[in-house]
Parts: sequence; C-alpha cells; structure tokens
Amino acid sequence: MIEFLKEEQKQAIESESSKLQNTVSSIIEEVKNDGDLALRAYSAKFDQVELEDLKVSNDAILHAKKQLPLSLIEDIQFSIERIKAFAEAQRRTLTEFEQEMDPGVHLGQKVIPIESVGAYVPGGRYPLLSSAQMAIIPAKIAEVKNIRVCTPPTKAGTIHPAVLYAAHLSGADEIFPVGGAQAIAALAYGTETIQPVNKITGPGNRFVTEAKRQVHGVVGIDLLAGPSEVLVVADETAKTAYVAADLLAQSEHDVHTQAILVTTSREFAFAVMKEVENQLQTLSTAELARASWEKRGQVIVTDTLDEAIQVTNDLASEHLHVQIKDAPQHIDKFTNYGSLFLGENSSVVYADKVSGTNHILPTNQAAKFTGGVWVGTFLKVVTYQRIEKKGVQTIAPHCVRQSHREGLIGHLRSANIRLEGKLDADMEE
Ligand code: HSO
Ligand code: ZN
Repeated sequence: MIEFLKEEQKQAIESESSKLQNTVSSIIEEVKNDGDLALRAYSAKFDQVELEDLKVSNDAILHAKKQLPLSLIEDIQFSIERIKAFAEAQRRTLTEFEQEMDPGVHLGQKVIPIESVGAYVPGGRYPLLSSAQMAIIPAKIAEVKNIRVCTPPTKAGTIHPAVLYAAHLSGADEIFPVGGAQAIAALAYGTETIQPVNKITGPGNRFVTEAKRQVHGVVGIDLLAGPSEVLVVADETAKTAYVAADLLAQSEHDVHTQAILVTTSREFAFAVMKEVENQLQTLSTAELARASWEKRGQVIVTDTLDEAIQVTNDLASEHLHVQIKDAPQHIDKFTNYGSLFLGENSSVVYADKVSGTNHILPTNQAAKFTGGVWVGTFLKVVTYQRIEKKGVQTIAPHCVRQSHREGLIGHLRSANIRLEGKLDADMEE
C-alpha cells in the first residue's frame, strides 16, 4: 500500500502559458532584428540598468578577483579541480574506435567537440557561482573552442565578482552581462557583440527556459531545467535530522521546488515531519523553504521497500537520496533520477557545489529520458566508414535489392556502379 501523508498536491508544473510564449517570441524577434540595440533596451527594461559595455573586459575580471577574499578564491579552485577531474574521467569513457565489421567494411566512431557553446548562468535570488562552473568546465574538458557566457547584470551593470571570477577561471572565453530571454536569443542568432553559438546550456528562470525551447533546432540545448527537486528514500535506520535537513536544503531554492520523502516507516515519516518543523524555526531562509515544503512537499509511506522503489522510479526526481540500510546494494533497482546519492553521508548539497558531479540535471520527470549535463553534452559522437572493393561485394547486392523494392533508383545506381561497373542492375524480383 502507498499512503500520502501530506495532502496530495499533484500539481503539474505550470504549463508555459501562451502569454509567456508570446512575450519570449517577441523578445527573440527583436534581438534577431535589432541586435545589441535590443539587448540594451531589454536590460534597461528588465534589469533596470543602462549597459555601457556588453562584453566584460579583462580589467573587469582582474578587478573582480581583487574584490574576493582569499578563502573564496580557494573555494572556487577547490571545486573547479573536482568538477574537472570528474569530467575528465567521464571523457575517458567516450572512446573512438574502428572495426572491420565485414571483410573490407571498416566502421568507426569519432568524438568531436561542438565548436561554440553558450553557457547561461542565472542571476536570481542567490548568485550561484557553481552554476557557472557546472556549465563551463565540462565544455572546456570537451575542448569546445568558444565558450560564451551570459549572465544577468547587477543594478550597477556588472556581474557579481565571485560569479565573474569563477566563470573566468572555469574557462569562459567571453562573458556578457546580459540575462533573460534576450541572452538566449543573442546566443542563438548573434548580435554585433555576441557571436552565435551551436549549443546553449545552463539553467534559468521560466523566460530563459521558454527561450531555450523556442530556439531549439536553430541551436542545440542541454535540457529544459525547472525548479529543483529532491526525493529521499529512507527506512527506519535513517536519521531524522539528516533527512529533514536534506528536504529543507532543496526547499529553500524556490517556492516551486519539490522535496519528497518516501519511506517504509510511518513512524519515521511523522518524526521527519516534526523535525522539519523544528528545523524551520531556526532556518534563516524559512520563509521560502516553508512555502515550497507546504505547497509542493510530499511524504509518502509504503509497506515495502519494493513499493518505495517503484514510487521513486515513477517520480523520477532530479536528485535521489537513498538513506536505507545497505543503500549501495540497491543501486541497480533505481532507474529514473538525475543524480543518485547513496547512504546517509552523501548529501546532495556536496554535489551542488564541490564533490565533482554536475548539478545541471533533469527536472519535471525528464530523468525518464535523459541524464544531466556532462562532458558528452559538448561532444558529438559521430560515425564514419571506409569500404574496400571486397566489402562492396558483400554489402552492395543487398543495397541494390532494397533500393529496387523501394523504388529508389538513384540509390540503386550509386550502389550498383561500384558492384557491377554499370548504373542499372538486372533485377530478378
Ligand atoms: N540544487 C541546485 C544547484 C545548486 N544548489 C547550486 C546550490 N548551489 C540544482 O541542482
Ligand atoms: Zn541546491
């Protein structure tokens, strides 16, 4: 049996309204037509700033560094090293090969970096410098030549110094203090200052996400990121204080964040709900955390671990934290998640910032069809072949016959001229 202890609020993520779609498409149209002029106008309108320079200068980066305490610079370096090391390890799993599949038929795979990518780094409530690192570092490890970063300006027309320096140190080639849908339009279509890119990555607000949806096809995109999600699966061996803290850590992100507890123990579920209330008393971000916990949080009790796993796989959360006895032994039973955290010490927030895995992950059940951003997001896995004369003997007759059946006579000829030295084949069928 599966029981919902909090009032069930299966509110679908609000579908993008047609108003939002129209607003965003007119922003994109204007940037397409008016370029930099439109970027300046939208920055004045949405960010209340008259931008002087649309591109961050080297001097501004140096100045940003000078404003940062040494410990912050060390923290940036610490996380960069780890995100880099993991991306490098993932890069090594993508190999090129060539294999002779039939005598004289050599097939191969190449791994080629995308030439230029745009990394969108959200501004928002808390400037998350880790978002810059997560979008830029894997692209750098993939050897993308041009990494262009857009991020909303502060009221002073600058970029938060920590975000700016983190973006620079992560490997950004160009940085622009431009945010919102207008930034996505600029990266997709180009303006006088911002050269267009081949793929746009990074999370953003609903305007940014809608803009990414609309430019998809003109450029590639990583995924359509929505508000953060966490799902904790716990049994009676888990620690209430840990689980409550984990639920609230995501809840504080946004009112739309969804934190879910799935547990096999009713007693534990009530204990966690009580502990969440306790911790909210002293949490300085309680207003937001409470709002999202009350509006979207869920507590689900199941009779068996199998049921808990089934519900968990159905919900396909962005972050899945398994806090049950011998958690690692159950790894293969979980099939839908953006990133998995095994055991009580593997806090999601470590991965938000420093452990090394990427935090740009699928939300809104997209984990049913994709993983998150990784080095492969910035690489094209393509194929090639090299067929010798003896290979033609093996495969061409089949190609000739299939082309004939399909009425594709141009195809037939291209196959047959290599096989028989003449365009048309004498077909028996
Ligand atoms: N949990 C967020 C990422 C983040 N949180 C960065 C703090 N810093 C979405 O995965
Ligand atoms: Zn977070």
